[in-house]
Amino acid sequence: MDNISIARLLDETASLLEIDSADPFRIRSYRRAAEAVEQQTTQLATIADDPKQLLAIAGIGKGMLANIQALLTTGTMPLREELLQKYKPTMLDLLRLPGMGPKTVALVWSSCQVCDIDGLEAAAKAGQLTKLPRMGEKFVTKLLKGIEDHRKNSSRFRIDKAQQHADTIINLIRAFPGIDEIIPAGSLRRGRETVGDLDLLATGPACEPDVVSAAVEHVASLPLIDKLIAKGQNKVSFTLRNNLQVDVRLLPRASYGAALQYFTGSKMHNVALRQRAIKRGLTLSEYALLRLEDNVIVAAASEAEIYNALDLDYIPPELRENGGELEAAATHTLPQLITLADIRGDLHMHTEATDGRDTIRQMAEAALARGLAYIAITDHSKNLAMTNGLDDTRALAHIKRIREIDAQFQQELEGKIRILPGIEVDILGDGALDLDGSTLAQMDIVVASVHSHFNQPAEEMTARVLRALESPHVRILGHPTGRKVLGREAYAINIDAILKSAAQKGVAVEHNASPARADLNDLHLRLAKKHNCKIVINTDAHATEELDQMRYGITQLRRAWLTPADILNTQPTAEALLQQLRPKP
Ligand code: DGT
Ligand code: CA
Ligand code: CA
Ligand code: ZN
Repeated sequence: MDNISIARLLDETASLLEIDSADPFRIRSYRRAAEAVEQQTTQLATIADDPKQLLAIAGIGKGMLANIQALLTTGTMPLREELLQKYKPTMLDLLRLPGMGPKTVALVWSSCQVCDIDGLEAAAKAGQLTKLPRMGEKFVTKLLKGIEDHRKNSSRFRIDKAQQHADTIINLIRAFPGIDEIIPAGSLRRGRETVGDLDLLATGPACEPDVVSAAVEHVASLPLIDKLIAKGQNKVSFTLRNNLQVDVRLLPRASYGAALQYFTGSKMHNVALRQRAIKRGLTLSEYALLRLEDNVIVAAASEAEIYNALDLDYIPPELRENGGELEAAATHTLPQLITLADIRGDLHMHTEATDGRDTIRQMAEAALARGLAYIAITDHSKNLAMTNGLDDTRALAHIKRIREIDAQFQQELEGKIRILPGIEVDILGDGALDLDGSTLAQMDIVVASVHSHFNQPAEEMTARVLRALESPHVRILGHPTGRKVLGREAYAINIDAILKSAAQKGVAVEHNASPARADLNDLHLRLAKKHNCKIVINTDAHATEELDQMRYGITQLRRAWLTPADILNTQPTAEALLQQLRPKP
């Protein structure tokens, strides 16, 4: 973490304290520390092991030292986390708007219950803000303009959309003779749920310095370019019509590995890696790993050579977030990460009986074509009326149909794929399940999910889900936090308590692989493993082609350091899978 980031987090903490009406003296100490850190010419990360040097900085006392050390090692600090529990993290977005200081944010929260940008915009347009002190028409006009600008600048793209754009551009660029390799680096290669911009790196004979200008011209004249931002010696930057920015770099083969390593990031991983290089008398850049004393190249052509020259095992991109991967690579203890090929079944999908598009048979055939050995059909229950959810009678008729088709498949296809009868049953507002126990008892797979009353306070929501886990019929907890990527925030819930209870009861927690959900997220998945939870990965497909979204979920599992042994639906057969799930009552 660089000084600017540390300063920003300290300053944000000061703002959260201010929203919290904390002691002004305390707030000031965080602001002062932020200023002091920002003005340092030495990167604090490089002197993290030396408290004396840190304490020598005016404005940094013992307490602040602990905060900075926490930031440097964990990327956050306890007080910040504590405040983010109390206030919505979205309030920090409000602070970035013109005229919105901490006092104003506190005021709109207490008077209009507004905590995010959408809410603020709605309140402004409804004329609610002009009734508050110090907020005239002029203020509101400026605010609405600020919101519009903020939306433009802060726009990130979901990984699946970014991947589709990357694929299209890569195919166009690869058509140029002499480009043999082009791949996305940056956050897309690391598999983050959202991507800020695309960083594409190409190499091949056409990318060598003496001839690269022709390839640059080819890239700069791609038909899908909306605005050309920059055209350099070996780099082209442009935006697409949806405002997604793309940086394409054309690199000589000899330094392709170093460039790939550098532009894959993350920044924090790279900082840590460079520190490791320096300790060994080496220096790492986007061009090469060099010996400091005589500038002799130690490694540059491949990433593996660079990591190995630093006495590290090769680190998969998904782990490059400075979350302990360097230590693991140094001690040969990196996990054997799960791959798409390890997945043998999919236990959550919908059909035309509720809000899916395709039939039971079509879903099963599509799953078979993707090499799966078993699936569960889990349509919605009646509480989700807008999906035509199943009541007890329809649910029982539906699983009868599923069993018939399964039997036909066993005959026609000699058991190549099993279709398990299941249901995605709603967890009602009070934690009761939406269908009778006697109905659920007929199902092999009961996924229980929250689809309503998202605004309950954390205690109520937590108690609600814990109650659902008490039902002996529940075998999987579906999309456990309810968030939508770039859409809806997770509902307030004590996920730690939920995971502990699920582990204790043997209920599997789901990673919902739909890129719109990615729920549980990577951090929660790591926590789930720590708590010894059973974990399943499901697509929640509503049409046959959505079965392909499994790949995005696998990326998130890899970011969570998970191996095939951590995931139940790597079991080879339906029987083996069912044995791993919570036993039926
Ligand atoms: P994004 O685009 O916001 O989703 O995230 P990234 O990780 O793709 O970030 P981006 O596009 O700004 O830069 C791509 C990679 O290049 C980044 O992960 C690490 C490297 N990089 C870029 N700028 C810097 C820098 O100023 N310092 C260091 N150490 N690395 C950088
Ligand atoms: Ca990027
Ligand atoms: Ca970039
Ligand atoms: Zn659902």
